[in-house]
Formats: sequence, structure tokens, C-alpha cells
Amino acid sequence: MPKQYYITTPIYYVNDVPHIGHAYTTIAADVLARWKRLQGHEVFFLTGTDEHGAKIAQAAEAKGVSPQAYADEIVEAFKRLWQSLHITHNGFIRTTEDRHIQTVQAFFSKLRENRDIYKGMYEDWYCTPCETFWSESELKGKTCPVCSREVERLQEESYFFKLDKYKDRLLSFYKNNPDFLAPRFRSSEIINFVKELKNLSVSRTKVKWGVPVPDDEKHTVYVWFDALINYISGIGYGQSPAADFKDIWPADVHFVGKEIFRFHAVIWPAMLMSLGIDVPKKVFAHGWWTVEGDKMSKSKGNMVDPHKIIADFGGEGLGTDVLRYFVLREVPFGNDGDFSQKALLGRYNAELANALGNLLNRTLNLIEKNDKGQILGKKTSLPVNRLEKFKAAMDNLAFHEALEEVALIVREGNAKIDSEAPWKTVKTDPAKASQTLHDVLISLKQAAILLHPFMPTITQEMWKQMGEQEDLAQTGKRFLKTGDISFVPEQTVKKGNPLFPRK
Ligand code: ME8
Repeated sequence: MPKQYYITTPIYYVNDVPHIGHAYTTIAADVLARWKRLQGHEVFFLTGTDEHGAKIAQAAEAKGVSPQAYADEIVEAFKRLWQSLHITHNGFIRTTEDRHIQTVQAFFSKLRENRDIYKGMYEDWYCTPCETFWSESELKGKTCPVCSREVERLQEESYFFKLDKYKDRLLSFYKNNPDFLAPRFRSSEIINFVKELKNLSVSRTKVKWGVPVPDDEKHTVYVWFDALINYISGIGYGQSPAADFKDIWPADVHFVGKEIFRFHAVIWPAMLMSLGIDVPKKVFAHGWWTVEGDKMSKSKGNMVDPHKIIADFGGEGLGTDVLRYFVLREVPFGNDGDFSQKALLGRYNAELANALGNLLNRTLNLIEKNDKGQILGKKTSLPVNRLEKFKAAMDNLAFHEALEEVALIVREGNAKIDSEAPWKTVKTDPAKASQTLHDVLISLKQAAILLHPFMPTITQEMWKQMGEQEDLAQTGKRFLKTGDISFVPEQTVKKGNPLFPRK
């Protein structure tokens, strides 16, 4: 069996319900999963929740419930959101599941057997909201360099992982695998960090809500060490009967936010190297969203609820697709960006209602008026340059560039109708008018296929209105393999309501 294409999101903390930032990473991963499937790959797409550690225990305590009961409640909010966003994950892993706990303990024991874990004393700083150890020199004043919140002084017995031992191997790995650290402009941060690498504290005695260290149960495994292992526990590593691990691992892309790049690009590969497991092929660290120019935070009360955006744009279906489109179109994937109502509405009206929706509408209108709904005109071959650029952009995870190619296809379609005026030429040269409409509709068919991973519901609606009988994914797969996209003889269009009503 060929190896499955393996895509992951971070597993999200269950200290609170999800917001637009969580939606962002998961949408990006879903778009890639759908695109790879369209290209004919078997895909395994894993997401899940990170449920241990002091941060979750504190959130549960504040609500007066047990951490497990709290996690059980919040995990449902994540699952509901993925449903509303039409996320097509194949697996969902919770770190409180037995299959995960067993894998973490087996992993820890093997590292200890390999003498890569030893007992010592941790004396330094800790940020609970980020669940991160910091040394004095890394702090920003007296606060966490990532979230600017207060850190606490720790002094406790701890197991340590010999991260320092992997310094040279990591550096040569990055050198020999230039696609591993992505986007490339973030690689120097990692390389500089590795040059200064120290051993990592991987257990806590003061945190009770965690996976017990095998044979030393007064320690629990450090929540990040526990969490990273989800990427293999979620696909059957070390479990019996042996699940699909060997057909899925290594991961093709771990999608993460920039603040957790180090964990994935340094600690995780070193953990795997110690056990002799292959290292993932790529970690992609995207940027952060602010909201109306401000950092998103609970205290400011400005967290964007994805359900609200979906509802504002007509509910599941159109609302889902608009949100999926917007977040990947608005900001070059990898960079930071700002989420604003103005930008959202602006993109919707300009690119979806006025450009794409209008092109489909006017084309179908004219086909109905001129040709009684029948798609006449001769089969023509599509220019391939846009398609090739789209594919290259998707390979580079440059989703915004891929969407720009589709926007250009749409712009060219509108320009063609404007300049060839089939509503006029139908009177003097009806064959030419039909050809114009045929050619524009073929471009729209191509656009629907390429947009399908981004807007899975609306593209199906476009498909129906174009009178397509075959499943979009089937045609899409064939098109990407052979370039064939022609209409069947006597195909008639079935214009419906405008797909993107102006707002
Ligand atoms: O870090 N902009 O979980 P988490 C963009 N459990 N993306 C954002 C964002 C924002 N403003 N806010 C959150 C954890 N994200 C760990 C991960 S993985 C083994 C363990 C996204 O709930 C982004 O992907 O804090 C970020 O990395 C992630 O949510 C953090 O989620």
C-alpha cells in the first residue's frame, strides 16, 4: 500500500472554547487534505485536543469541576466547530485516551532505557498559560517572552531529556532537508535556538493532572512531551494490534502557529531521533491573527467566534465557505494578519459576489437566453498557465497565491464577456456568441474544481447550476490527471438563485 499523505493540526488546549485562530490552522489543514485527495492521494488528517497540565487543571478548578469533566465538555465545542467548518479529519486524538497515555508511557520508558532521560533538579522559571520553561535570560522583564504574562519560579525534582545531545544532528538535518522548516524566513529563529540548546525538563511533581511517569508516579510527564506524542499515538504507534502507523508515518506536514514552532521543529524531531523513528517531512509555522488591530485575548473580550461569522453569512454552507475562503485569501499563509469586519465584507462583495457570483450568473443567464440553456460551442483547450501556477502555489502552501490564480481566471472570464458581448453578437454571429459562453463556462468549471478544497459547499452548487451530472470530485480528479474538462453533448445549465447575494 502506498504511504498515506499525513497532515496534522496542533492538538488544542481545552481550557476554553475555540476561536478564529484555532479555526484558521484547521481550515488550512483541511484545504490541503481536500486538495491532496483531489490529486488522487490517500490522506490521513489528524486533529485533537491537549487535555493535561496545570493550565487545564486551573481552568477546571475555576469552574468547580474535575479536569476530566471540563475537558469532556470543551472537547465537544471543538468537535462541533469542525463539523460546522466542514473539516474532513480522519482521526481525532484526545490526550486523556488510554491509547495515548499508554504510548506516552512506553515512549518515556524507551527514552529512559536509552539513557536519554535522567533525573535532576529544575530551578528556573515557568509560564503556565504557555506551559513553557524559561531561563532568566529569556524572560522579558519578569514576564513570559511569548504571552507577556507572569512567570513562576520553580524548584523541583524533575526528569530531563538530553536535548543538548541532538544539537549537531538537528543542525545537519535542517541543512540536508531545506524544506523541513517552513516558511523559510522562520528558519533562522530555529537554528539560533538550537545552537544554544539545553536539556529539557520533562516531568513535574507539582502537577497532578498528567500522565504518570512509569515507575515513578510522583512525577507526571511534562504536558508538551505528552502532547507531541499525539502525532504517533493517534495513528497507532506501539499499539496492538498494530494499526496503520507504518502506512501513515512520517507526517508530510505538521501545521502549527509560529509560537509553537520550536516544540515541533526542535524537541519533537529530537525525541524521534532518540527512538530511531523517522522525522516529519515538514513543519509549517503560520502567523498570528489580530482582531481589528488588537491582540485577541479573553480579558479584552475580542475573541472572534467562528460560529458568529458563519451565521452572519447565511449559516452553514455559504457562511462556512466564506470564512474558509477569507482566512486563506486575506493573508499570505505564514505571515501575521488582521481580522476585520471591513476586510471580510470587502473581500466577500468584491471577489465572491461581484466577480465570481456575477460571472456565473451572467453566463448562465445568457446561455438560457441565447441558446435555451444548452451549452453549444466547440470543445476548446484551456490555457494551462493558471492551472500550473495554482498547483505550484498549493505545493508551497501559498494558499493566497493559489486563490489569486483563481481570481485571475474569474477576472479574465468577466473581461471576455465584456469585450466579446455575446448579447450583441448573438444577432449577427450566433455561433461566435455560443463559443464565448462555452469558453467562459469552461473556465468557471475549472474554477469550481480548484476552489472546491476552499469552498466545498458552494462549488457543488456552482456545479449543479452548470448542469453537471458527475460528482465534482470525480471530474476534478480526472481533470487534474488528464486535463480533460469538456461538457457532455446536450448538457444544459440549470440556473438557480445567486450563490453569493451582495451584502
Ligand atoms: O499551543 N492566530 O494549543 P492552543 C493564529 N496545546 N493562530 C492561532 C491563534 C491566532 N491568534 N491563536 C491560536 C497549544 N492559534 C498546544 C499545542 S501540539 C502538540 C500542542 C492556533 O490551544 C495556532 O495553530 O494554545 C496555534 O499554534 C494554536 O492555535 C495554539 O493552540
